[in-house]
Amino acid sequence: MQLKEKLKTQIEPMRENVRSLIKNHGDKVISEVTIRQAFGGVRGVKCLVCDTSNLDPMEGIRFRGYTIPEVSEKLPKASGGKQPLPEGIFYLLMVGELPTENDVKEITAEWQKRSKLSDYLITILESMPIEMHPMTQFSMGILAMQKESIFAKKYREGISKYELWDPMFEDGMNLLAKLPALAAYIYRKKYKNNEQIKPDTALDWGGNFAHMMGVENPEYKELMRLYLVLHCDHESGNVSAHTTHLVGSALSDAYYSLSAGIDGLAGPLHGLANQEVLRWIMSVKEKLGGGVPSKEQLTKFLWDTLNSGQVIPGYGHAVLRATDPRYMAQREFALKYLPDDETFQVVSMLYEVTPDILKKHGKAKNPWPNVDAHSGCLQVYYGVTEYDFYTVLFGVSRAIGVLSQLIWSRALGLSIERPKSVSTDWLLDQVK
Ligand code: HAX
Repeated sequence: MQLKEKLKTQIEPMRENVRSLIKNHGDKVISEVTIRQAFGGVRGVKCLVCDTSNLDPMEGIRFRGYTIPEVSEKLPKASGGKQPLPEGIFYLLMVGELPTENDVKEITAEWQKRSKLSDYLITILESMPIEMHPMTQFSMGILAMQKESIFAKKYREGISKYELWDPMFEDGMNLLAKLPALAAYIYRKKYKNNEQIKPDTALDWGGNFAHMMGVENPEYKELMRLYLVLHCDHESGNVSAHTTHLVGSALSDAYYSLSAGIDGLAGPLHGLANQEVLRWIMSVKEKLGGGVPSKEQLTKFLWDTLNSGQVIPGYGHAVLRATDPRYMAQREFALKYLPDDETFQVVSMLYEVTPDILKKHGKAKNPWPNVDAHSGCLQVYYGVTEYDFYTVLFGVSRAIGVLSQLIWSRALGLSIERPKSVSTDWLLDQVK
């Protein structure tokens, strides 16, 4: 594969950079840690390395230096389409260069080739209770495939640690190839009487995912491509990326690592927020007997939520201090394709009223919406109304980023993670 060949040529120069940084500047201080940070989720402490993307508090995410509008413009599109192909963002994250149409076609073909789910996996999926949350099924499905890990097999056979990136790449490719089929299987099993849809080999990865879910509207295929690009990578400190890296640092393979990362994504303060946003909007509509609520009504519901000690889902961020550009990209899509949709109108109204309320509430450092505030309303519009499933969509996309990071972690031989912990008594002693 061209992508793998290119990656191979980049590994030794990057290893040399790392070796030289550690040898010549290993003791240079790049961050300090306060007691507040030790108790407060290590927020802002610079202690991880991530080359695939960078998150600026005001500007938002850059993938290998490119903003969202830039990748939307520069990445190859499906024939007749306007949205960037997720195969292209995978290429960009892996090697830091924009792919050609052919590079992207090669990835689509490779993922198609590797996409079939094994019979034993289907048996396991069939045995899962229908009421089990889709994220649990998704994580268990990924974990169940661990028996196919090439990395684990090669490790057992005694592979050199300098070669470990290669089987990690193969596992990553196999996983990415299968995730849409796995996710679509879970969706159809749980919500569509288990009537499964065969893949369409004429389609790209995202388009085929939409097809296997059973949504044939070409606009939804475009949305899926955009969605899978927008959610892919957000540096390495977020829970899903950091968990994947942490587990991988013990030389657990990509299946163990990604399954763990997906478990982190399933938390309501992280990826599950997209489900919670829709649940919140629907509960407001239900209480009001349907229709679009007025600003006054929304204001009351927002305050009720805050006063009952809950968070407003889809608002706030650990790093961002402005509206998330991933939110804006989805808003742009909605303004183009569904400007009059009712749920989109509620989402827009929330954008008008929530930041001021959060500012008055005085707690959240960032009163602006994040990616999860917008994604659900687009799904509802195209008929994917089962909001418990939304975080699985996020997970398929996030796998692109965290697996790219994992492959690079093995290429650079990053160490097993082992930060030092201290006790509360020790801290009390320090401040005496
Ligand atoms: N509603 C109400 N209160 C909020 C809030 C919100 N949306 N966002 C933050 N706060 C509160 C925090 O709970 C915290 O309260 P306490 O001091 O009582 O603990 C206080 O404001 C300070 O928090 P912060 O420093 O602004 O935020 P954190 O970095 O600690 O947390 C979160 C960031 C994203 C977890 C937070 O903003 C939140 O809970 N938001 C709602 C859930 C959400 O949308 N999560 C998705 C985030 C994006 C993402 O990862 N997607 O996958």
